[in-house]
Amino acid sequence: MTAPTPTELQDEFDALIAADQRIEPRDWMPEAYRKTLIRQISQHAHSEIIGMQPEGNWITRAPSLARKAILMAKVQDEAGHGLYLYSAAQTLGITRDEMTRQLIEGRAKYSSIFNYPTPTWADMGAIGWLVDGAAICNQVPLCRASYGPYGRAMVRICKEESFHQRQGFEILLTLMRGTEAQRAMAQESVDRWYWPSLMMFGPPDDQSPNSAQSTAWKIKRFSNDELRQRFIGMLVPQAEVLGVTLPDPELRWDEKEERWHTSEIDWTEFHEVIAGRGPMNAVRIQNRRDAHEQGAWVREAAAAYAAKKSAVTTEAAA
Ligand code: BYC
Repeated sequence: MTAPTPTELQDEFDALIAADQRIEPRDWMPEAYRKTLIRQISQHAHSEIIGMQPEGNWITRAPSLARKAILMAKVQDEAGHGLYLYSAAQTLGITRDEMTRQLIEGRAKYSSIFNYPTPTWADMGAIGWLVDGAAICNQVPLCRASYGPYGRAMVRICKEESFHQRQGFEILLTLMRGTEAQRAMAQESVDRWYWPSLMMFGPPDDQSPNSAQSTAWKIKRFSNDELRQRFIGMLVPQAEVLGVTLPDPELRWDEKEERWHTSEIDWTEFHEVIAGRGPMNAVRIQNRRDAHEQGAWVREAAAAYAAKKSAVTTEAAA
């Protein structure tokens, strides 16, 4: 049997994508597809890991034992999401060490949203409601991403994210049913997180260099603006139930255009944050670097234990 030609391999790949079948690690894939997936999945994994910090900030200060336990479980879930995603990226031929190096050396992107501070308890509610809410909108379609390991990881992640979103909503609802000061705290937090949560979906479609190709490869199923619109549509009735005001005086449903009309998003702020100049970028990376360095002994101990165990197994088998 002769080996397939590059054209035959490409045709087979194109046919799988056209038929909505999954590409698996054993399959041939174009180098650009592999690179795009490594880019997106590793950025996504880093976001989950860096995303533990803004909430980790509140574990010791959450207002009750139950709130501490819930928050701790949520932060632990984010660590798990990071691990599923690093594992999915590893199937594409990059090592976890390399991805970690890119992150702690400041060479990797991660979601802009995690570069904002969390000064109040209400921020735990706003993150759950807005940030996890945006994450769900963006990630549910990714469950159908053409690359098998990524799509499958997203299924589990989305289930957990939907629980996270509800716990955030419940924190805000409790605050909104509380004292005047608690209601003000909740509203102030929503005011700070609303615009950055809209930026999570990425630049407007006409300034999104990766969208066309990622959509053709069925990694992305909807455009950045489509998902942003869907998210706003989800928030409006929920904000009403909460009794919070979304901080956009221009926000209204445009009957004629059948879309939400909003004020202009501050894209200068977005570009500053993703260029590393957001309020918390330096702190987030420094913390990650410190944790990695301080965790070196754990990695060494785990490797030594694994080596010892495999030596014992080999001896027993001999
Ligand atoms: N922040 O051509 P575009 C979570 C970059 S974790 C930073 O539209 P694409 C959670 C983009 O990477 C949330 N950078 O790109 C965790 C690209 O740069 P490069 C993370 C951004 O990939 C813990 C450039 O801008 N979710 O929810 O087609 C606790 C041009 O953009 C951002 C994911 O990662 C941003 N917001 O679309 C709680 C989901 N937006 O790489 C919650 C998976 C854009 O060319 N990722 N950029 O240098 C995606 O769905 C897509 O990658 C995006 C961007 C929609 C984010």
